[in-house]
Amino acid sequence: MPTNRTFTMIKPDAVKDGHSGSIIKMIEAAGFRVVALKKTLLTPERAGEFYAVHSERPFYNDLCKYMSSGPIVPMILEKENAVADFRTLIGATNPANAAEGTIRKLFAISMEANAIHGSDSDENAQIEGSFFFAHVDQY
Ligand code: RTP
Ligand code: MG
Repeated sequence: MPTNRTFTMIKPDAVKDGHSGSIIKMIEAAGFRVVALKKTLLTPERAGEFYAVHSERPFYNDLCKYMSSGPIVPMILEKENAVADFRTLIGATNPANAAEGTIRKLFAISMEANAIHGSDSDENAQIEGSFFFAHVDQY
């Protein structure tokens, strides 16, 4: 399996509740290398841009409001089979359905406030990483 990259954000609920450190520890323990990391805030407009793919979904407005409600921690991660393995590590979107030991099972509050994001394809990982970080191909 080739080494590749995925993109993640620790979402406002998990940052606010002080879980960033525990979540990063789980990510590193699972074999991911942190390529880029920062703590930042999205405006509702920037959140809308990030989630433009969901603009027709009923939860879109609430999602943009929630994702701009407090600081987030976006990261680019590297590992063999990064996208799929990271989706496994975070668990199902709805924490009620998330497997034991997953990040969402441990830290998510609800379907919306579900602690963490994970890209769903190599192509989106590249697009989403570039949304937050410049020049990452050089490191
Ligand atoms: P993510 O993109 O954050 O990794 O999550 P995902 O692929 O598991 O879920 P997706 O379908 O892409 O939805 C993006 C985020 O929107 C919120 N959501 N709320 N209230 C709802 O029915 C609902 N459905 C989705 C969640 O925060 C979800 O992670
Ligand atoms: Mg998604």
